Amino acid sequence: MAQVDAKIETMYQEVLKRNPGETEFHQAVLEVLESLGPVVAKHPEYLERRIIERICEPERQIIFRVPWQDDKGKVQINRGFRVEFNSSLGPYKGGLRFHPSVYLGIIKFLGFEQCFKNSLTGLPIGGGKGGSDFDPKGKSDDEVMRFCQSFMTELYRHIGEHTDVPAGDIGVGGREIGYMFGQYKRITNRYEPGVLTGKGLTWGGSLVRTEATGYGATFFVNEMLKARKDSFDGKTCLVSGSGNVAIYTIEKIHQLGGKCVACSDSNGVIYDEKGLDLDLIKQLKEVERRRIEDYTKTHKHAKYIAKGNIWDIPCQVAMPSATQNEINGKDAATLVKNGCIAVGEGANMPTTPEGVKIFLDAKIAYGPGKAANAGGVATSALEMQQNAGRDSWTFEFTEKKLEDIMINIHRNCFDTAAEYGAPGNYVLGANICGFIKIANAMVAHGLV
Ligand code: NDP
Ligand code: 2IT
Repeated sequence: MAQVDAKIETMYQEVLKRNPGETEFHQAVLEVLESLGPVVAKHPEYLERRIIERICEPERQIIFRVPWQDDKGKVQINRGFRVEFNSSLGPYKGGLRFHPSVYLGIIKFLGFEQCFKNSLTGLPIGGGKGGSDFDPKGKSDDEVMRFCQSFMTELYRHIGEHTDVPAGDIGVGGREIGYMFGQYKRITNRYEPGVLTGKGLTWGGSLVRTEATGYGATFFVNEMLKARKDSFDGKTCLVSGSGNVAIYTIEKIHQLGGKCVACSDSNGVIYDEKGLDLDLIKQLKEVERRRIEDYTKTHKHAKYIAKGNIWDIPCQVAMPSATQNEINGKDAATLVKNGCIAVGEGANMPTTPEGVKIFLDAKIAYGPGKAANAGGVATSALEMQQNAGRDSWTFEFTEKKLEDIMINIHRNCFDTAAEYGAPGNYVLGANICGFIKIANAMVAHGLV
């Protein structure tokens, strides 16, 4: 075992050397590699064929200029990315993130995680991710449209139903997918719904895709609770963020009998001890695109804590749904001390390695993002299925499929963790289970 671990350590050192400065990518790689010692000990063929080294190297990385004009006629220049990470299980699949913090290291961490997440769904999708350092905040609809059109004017060459199928992520929702779809159609003269997911319901989108990540993450936590003979009933919950994932996480928590008392954005935290008013949040965020602070204009009893830390609020269930590394070691310790028994990650890699260790040592139910938030991409794959069959399914039918997928992911992670001698460790279960399927496909495909 020591020899195997030494080999994996060498691989990690090589990743550090080949990808300097990409700290989020390093973090995501280390977290997976740390789980793989017992797998390669059982499967020497993975070492011989250098599967791990190949998985850590994206198949293709595209970086491009995105010029556009703002409302004043001034020329603006952003950088666009698409990292096509691994296509052994299907066409590259993963979202696009528009946020000023985006650089290659963030897109690569997201693309890497996406490969294992997509493998866990059991559906035929490979892994990829893209985006731009464009900041949609404060931009007019027209500016967002011009940016999306320019972005797609390069991206269209690289994507396609059987090649690479982007979707949304931070800063990219139905509006942006619409503008990009329109431009793709115009350039190619093809009505090809299968090229993007998260589309509008009248032009190829799937019911439940909007809700899918939040609903799926909540189904996953529900399974973790059930495995401990517990449920959401009466639990006080925290959900960070107030975007797409946060909103539908809150909705499903309430449907399952939990009470969500706080959410946030990058400026502050809303605390409503009566339970969050989700209709108001939807109106503020989805319709009016305002800041969460405005919640207190309607509900005077609620508190807005500017620059506050949501994880200081006592809860039993925490569902981080904003961004990477939003829970550090200190936050994790506070959560555990305050009686938190379950954490389900709607966001990608929201917990730092120190935080993860605290959750695992405390033996609380901890569902890592690549398992817990897989419902979004899984429902994207269901959208692809409907597009391929020129079909559209009902809400109930699609939601049931999503729930079954999440139950399956939970079961597979749970069983794999037990099989590898770490019962209840969903990090190990998710990493190993996601990895093995990709590794076997890569072995089967030969050296490509
Ligand atoms: P949205 O853009 O809809 O919402 C993002 C939310 O997170 C906003 O409230 C935003 O606040 C907050 N946020 C974003 N960046 C930061 C930051 N650097 N610091 C503090 N707060 C921040 O994105 P989504 O809801 O789609 O995505 C949320 C998370 O879920 C991301 O980690 C994403 O990768 C992950 N995810 C999304 C999926 C999807 O289907 N959309 C699928 C699986 C995972 P503010 O408005 O102030 O920026
Ligand atoms: O992180 C993710 O899984 C997503 N942003 C969704 C990707 C998708 O293709 O639906």
